[in-house]
Amino acid sequence: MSTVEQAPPASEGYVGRSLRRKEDPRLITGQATYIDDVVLPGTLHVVLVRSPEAHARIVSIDASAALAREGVHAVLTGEDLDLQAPLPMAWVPPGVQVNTPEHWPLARGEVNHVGDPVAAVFAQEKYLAVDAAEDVLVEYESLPVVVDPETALAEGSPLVHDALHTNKSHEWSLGGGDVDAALAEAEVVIERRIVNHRTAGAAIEPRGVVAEYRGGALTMWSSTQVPHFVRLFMSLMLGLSEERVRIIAPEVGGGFGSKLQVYGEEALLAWAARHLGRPVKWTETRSENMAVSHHGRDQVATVRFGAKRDGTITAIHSHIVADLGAYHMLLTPAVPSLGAFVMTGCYKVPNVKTDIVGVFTNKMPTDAIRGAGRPEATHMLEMMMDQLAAELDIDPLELRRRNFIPKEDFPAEVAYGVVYDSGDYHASLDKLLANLDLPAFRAEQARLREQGIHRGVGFSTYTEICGLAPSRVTGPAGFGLQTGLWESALVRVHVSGAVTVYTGTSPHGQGHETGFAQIVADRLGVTPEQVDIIHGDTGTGPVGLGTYGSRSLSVGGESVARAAERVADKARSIVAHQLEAAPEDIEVRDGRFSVRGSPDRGMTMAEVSGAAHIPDNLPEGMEPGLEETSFYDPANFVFPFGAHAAIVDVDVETGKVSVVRYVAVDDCGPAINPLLIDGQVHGGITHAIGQALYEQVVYDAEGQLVTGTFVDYALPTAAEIPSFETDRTETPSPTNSLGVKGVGEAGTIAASPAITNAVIDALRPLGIDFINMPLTPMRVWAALEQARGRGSGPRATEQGVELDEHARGSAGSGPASPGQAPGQASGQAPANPQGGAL
Ligand code: MCN
Repeated sequence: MSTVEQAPPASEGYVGRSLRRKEDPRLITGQATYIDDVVLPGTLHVVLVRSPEAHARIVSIDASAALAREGVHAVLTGEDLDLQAPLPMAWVPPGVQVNTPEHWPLARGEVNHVGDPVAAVFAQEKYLAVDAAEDVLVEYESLPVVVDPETALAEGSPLVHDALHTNKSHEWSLGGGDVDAALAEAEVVIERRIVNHRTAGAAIEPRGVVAEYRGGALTMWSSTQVPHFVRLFMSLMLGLSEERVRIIAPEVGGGFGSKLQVYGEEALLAWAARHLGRPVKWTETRSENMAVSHHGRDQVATVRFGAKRDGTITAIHSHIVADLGAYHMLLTPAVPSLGAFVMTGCYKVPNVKTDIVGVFTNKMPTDAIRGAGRPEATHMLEMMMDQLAAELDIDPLELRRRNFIPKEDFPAEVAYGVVYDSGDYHASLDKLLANLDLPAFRAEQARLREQGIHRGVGFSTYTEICGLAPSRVTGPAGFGLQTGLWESALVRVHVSGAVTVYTGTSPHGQGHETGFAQIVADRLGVTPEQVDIIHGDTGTGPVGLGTYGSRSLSVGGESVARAAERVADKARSIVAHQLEAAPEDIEVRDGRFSVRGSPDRGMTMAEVSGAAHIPDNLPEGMEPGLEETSFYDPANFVFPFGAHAAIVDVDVETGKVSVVRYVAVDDCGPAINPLLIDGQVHGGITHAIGQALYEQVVYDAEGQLVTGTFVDYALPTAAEIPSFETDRTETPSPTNSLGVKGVGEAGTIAASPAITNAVIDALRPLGIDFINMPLTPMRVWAALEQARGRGSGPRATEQGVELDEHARGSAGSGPASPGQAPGQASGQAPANPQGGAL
């Protein structure tokens, strides 16, 4: 854990220091501007009438009673909006057929999930709009519903979209080597069915939009992670030039991926502001946030590992059914594929194949939620490592070590062609074990077991892929995203010497204003306080691409560093000219550009900037002013990694799991600000503990959302989370000049398998050797009941607890085929009755 540095640091620079976040005083003293603080005169408030049905034809909409209310200005329905394009989906992978249904801000003729918007009421006051929305009478004709993705793929299933003639969105594969041959030749094959259930983003601030159309130009405030994407698509949907669309993301109270989206409400309000000639405002309710901000995860994977008896893994095959919900949103079908790029994790595996089938169901669409595909891949991989270790009777950490890509192999090309930039997996595991003291834990575990306390430890050694770009890999000819993924920065030094940085990234909790200011301060000889970071406004600075995919530092921060370096180069030339020295002899030292070896001879940034703006003594041919822009598209991704350990107690009477200790070692390259890294790791692990133990979005068989509030959708609070023990190793990435990698998603990617493996470690002596998330008390208790031979009671299922379904996970020698019952391959009795179903 990093210690906060209170005193201003001296000459060694600001990068690497745990400075407190510059942005926090305004955030914690109520001086920050969120969407709801944006109040424009004459605003109409918008409330959406949403479908209570999961699948239905809209027979009629009668808005007369709503319109009769005084103060109600308009009620709009799907056909009213003459947009020039439907809502976007930005993934067209070459050679892959992706079936994309039309998706409009308000439904046209049919609703496909609960919460699908049908009409929008515009009124002078918010609660008048709420009341009027209840007066809008919509007649629905119910249609058959399908909520389970595997059922949706079966012959004869109801169709979500008749026009597509299938519920299959697409099939996509990535692999290398010969998986079938390697599995056939493997000395041991294990297979598990690993469920990664649906979760919500659940940011503290729900979404909100304010739109105003004046003088032929649209200004829109939106709580988004991607203002520049929103600008592009608003301009396409409204037929306006980008110059006439300004998107401002003011303070954004968290996003976790759920605000990496171009939402129907944004398009609706943009269009309505122009159509009605009045500013319009919509604020999402907490219940709407649960129902209609995109969800994440929701995959069922059948995973097979082939290995030698000595533990060498020879093949990994995953068949993933991804529940995409009712529509494609911005990146819906692409998200599951992101996991395939790290399907071998830290391990050297020559034969790998990931097959993904995307499926439509009558549920809210899924899209990127923190980690987006990589938590799912890491969860299955790290669970399988423990499963294989048990099968081979090899210590799980020893199994990992035997398969780690060695340090000397980096940059390391893995079987499916991705090149990992740098890594030292043994070092992070060594450090984790030094911090954890495993022998002491095992002794304590044995002691506690005698007292009836079931304590377990679980590990996860992970690597992930982030820092999205590079555009040539992610773009249209590569992975198929219809965008570049570079980043931009403009560094401007004012006459006074104060510095403003415009970044295309759009933070919503990550602390960029502090970290980026540290990077610039060191290059320009100023303090971080003198550097203002401007973000989240398309009306300022160059075009950027937003914050997601843990890209902001390694792509955006590198772009900032490059622009600052160019400013510093110009400053060096000015100082050299004025002090009659060579530019290469000018160094930044103690807050000045001074001549190496003559510390008395130097100029402050204010003096340099004064000289640049009053240009009567500049080098021959030099332009006046002091600002530089950089656009940076990296040559590769970055691959952070680390080792995590969770220690949990399981109450075998109630099934309740408590996290007793959590120890993490992460490597995101050299730290810009260790305090920011700790904050990200803490938040990331909490996110994953939430998924592992508490959170699940549940729909019933009719497609009704069962978990519509925080009473039903249990988020962990500080009371459920231990005090994290974090540490770092620092392995620089060769991809960028800072050597940095991403960390914003690392904790979320690493932690769910560590927790799950810890629960299994605690319960193995009771006959439980596999269990799927979420490990709610009911689910764990049901597993325990079955293991105790009292399995006739309630059972946990993928959607809750009730069905009598047995595991489909299997373990044994030789290849097992999908669908084989547990233990069949090995001839065991089903010691693992709760297996895949739980
Ligand atoms: N950092 C650092 N030194 C390093 C690496 C990172 O100081 N060597 C710092 C960076 O300067 C930055 C932070 O760590 O302040 C995270 O940087 P990075 O890993 O580049 O990730 P992004 O800034 O791009 O953040 C995106 C990531 C994602 S994808 C989600 S989702 C997410 C997250 O970050 N959502 C968040 N963290 C969140 N944190 C908060 N509070 N709220 C969210 O919604």
